[in-house]
Amino acid sequence: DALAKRQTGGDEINELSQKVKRVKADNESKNGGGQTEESPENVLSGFQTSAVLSDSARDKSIFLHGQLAGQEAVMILEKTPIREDSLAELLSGSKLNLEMRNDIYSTYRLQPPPHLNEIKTTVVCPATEKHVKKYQRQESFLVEERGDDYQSITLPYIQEQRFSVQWVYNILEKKAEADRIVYEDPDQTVGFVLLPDFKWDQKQVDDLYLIAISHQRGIKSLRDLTSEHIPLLQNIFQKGKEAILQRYNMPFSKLRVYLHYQPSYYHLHVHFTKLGYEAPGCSVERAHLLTDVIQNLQSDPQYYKTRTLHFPLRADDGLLSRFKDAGRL
Ligand code: GTA
Repeated sequence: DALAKRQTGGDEINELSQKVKRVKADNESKNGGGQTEESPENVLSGFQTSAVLSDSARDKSIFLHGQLAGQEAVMILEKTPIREDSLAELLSGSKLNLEMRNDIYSTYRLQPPPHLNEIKTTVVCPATEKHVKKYQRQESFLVEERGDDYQSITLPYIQEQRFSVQWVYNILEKKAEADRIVYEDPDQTVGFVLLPDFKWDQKQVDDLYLIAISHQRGIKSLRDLTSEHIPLLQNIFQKGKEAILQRYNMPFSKLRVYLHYQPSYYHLHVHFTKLGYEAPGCSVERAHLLTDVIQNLQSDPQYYKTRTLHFPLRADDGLLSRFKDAGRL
């Protein structure tokens, strides 16, 4: 029923935005990040869907906006990939119902045992208006940002509007996800923590996705990098790929290692994904290969301070309005 209330029209999206505006701006920073301590059962029974933000038949996922224990929340449901190591059990332990048969062709509905039929579920609660927008399907526009645009438009905007990075500090300080750390170099200048990205359920390496989070604070994004950060970037690259080879038996030749510009979280981090896995955000307009970044800084220490960078912004992103207001779009 809740899903039937799906809203797609502009008016309804505006209505939704108004509703979400009620969420206090400080929601994110509450309680070191504000995660509600709901038990898994309460999360399911307590989540009241108000809108479907987006869905994808191809990715077999749905992004929901709703309320959980009186707070705004986003829930992401994704069917997980079929694992090769569970195939034998899947074929022997499932029920198969014939749907249709025609000549040499037939289709069936297979009903696997519950443990082979999991749905990866991600909850953001309390969710801010920015979270709701982030997961809402929207048209995107490519922005051209010169070095001076960064200073006059982007930097002031991200200083006002960025997502909290409390979850990042929780990882660096071992207050969260400590048991998930794959590798750590504790050096405060060139060190980092490597751990599974929360989009990866770690059940299969086909969609391998880890992030390396720099111990050094204050590097917001690509734009802050200069040649002084080359040792940090090289360290993340070298030790990150060695740790992934050791833990997952995945050689560097099978990895895509990159930074996002713009990122969602303005604390330096590097994405390690499996080559061939189309991770969200790995397209050319957003991903910058770490090897290219290092080489660019080697050839020009101020490369990212001066270059024009292009990136996509969603239709209702406040930063897009700032670019429009400045006559840059
Ligand atoms: N281990 O608490 C966390 C955590 N958080 C809050 C974020 N990440 C975390 N990892 C751990 N613990 O890869 C991860 C994110 C992301 C990285 C931050 O940190 O998963 P970024 O700063 O460059 O931000 O990276 P980015 O790229 O916007 O992040 P994200 O979430 O990947 O979003 C990109 C787009 O992908 C989104 O706009 C959305 O449309 C889509 N997307 C997000 N999540 C999913 C999903 N689960 N399935 C499908 N699509 C998704």
